Amino acid sequence: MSTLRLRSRAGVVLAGVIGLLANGPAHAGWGALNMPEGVTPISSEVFDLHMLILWICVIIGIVVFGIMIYSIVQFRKSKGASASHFHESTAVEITWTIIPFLILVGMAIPSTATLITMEDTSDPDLTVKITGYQWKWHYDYMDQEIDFYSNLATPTEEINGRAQKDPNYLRQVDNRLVVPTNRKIRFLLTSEDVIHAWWVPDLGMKKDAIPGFVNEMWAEIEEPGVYRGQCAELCGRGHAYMPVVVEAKPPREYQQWLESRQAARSEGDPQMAKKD
Ligand SMILES: [Cu+2]
Repeated sequence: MSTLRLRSRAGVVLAGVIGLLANGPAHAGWGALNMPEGVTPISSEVFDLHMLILWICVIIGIVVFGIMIYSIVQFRKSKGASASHFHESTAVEITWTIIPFLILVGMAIPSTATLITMEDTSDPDLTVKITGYQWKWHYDYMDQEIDFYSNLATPTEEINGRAQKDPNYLRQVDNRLVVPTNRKIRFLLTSEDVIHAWWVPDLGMKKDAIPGFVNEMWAEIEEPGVYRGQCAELCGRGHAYMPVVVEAKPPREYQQWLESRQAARSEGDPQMAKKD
């Protein structure tokens, strides 16, 4: 292939990359390529951490590839460069040990602070025990005397391809986990059969639900809204059919919901019946 043709091909590829950088993927925007920023203090912290580490990696990439490309071009054989023949340079060894060490320590300090905050489930305003089952979730509001199962609500026709799929296909449930906004919610996670994992990306945390074991996590949701997730640990045939839907309501609306649920329970709604 001639040099000219190679050059024109490289030109087409370059134009494509520049076009993508200028316009972004159609209708999506760059935000869609990044991780979600979420709606809790923890998720914002995790997002900021992710961006910090990303930019550190970008700078390292530019410096390393910059030096490499400069050296390849500047000291090429055709320009008459001759290689130096040294080895075992103590100064070089110390430099390339110390610099990465400092970079890693610099990354570890904010990461550790975030991890410590994540693990601090003390002083919650409410506690919800979440139990994983093949293939549904059970929510127990521990101090409120209510509990219920949350099952997939996507119609079978959509799953079998006999009906148009909803935008929230496989991410709809019959009973949502309703929680108040701006309150510290502690989640206790366990399972009655195999290992599941309760995951809502907007809450910034994911933990395994393990039989015979209780894991803890927490969230304080700042924005009212509906947040969707799913089981994130392959748990058998119905793994794709146990979504998580969290609905955050302002505290007053949450209180109304709670009272209506408690009333339904005392009227003997089997869905609301407290297990013994
Ligand atoms: Cu599961």
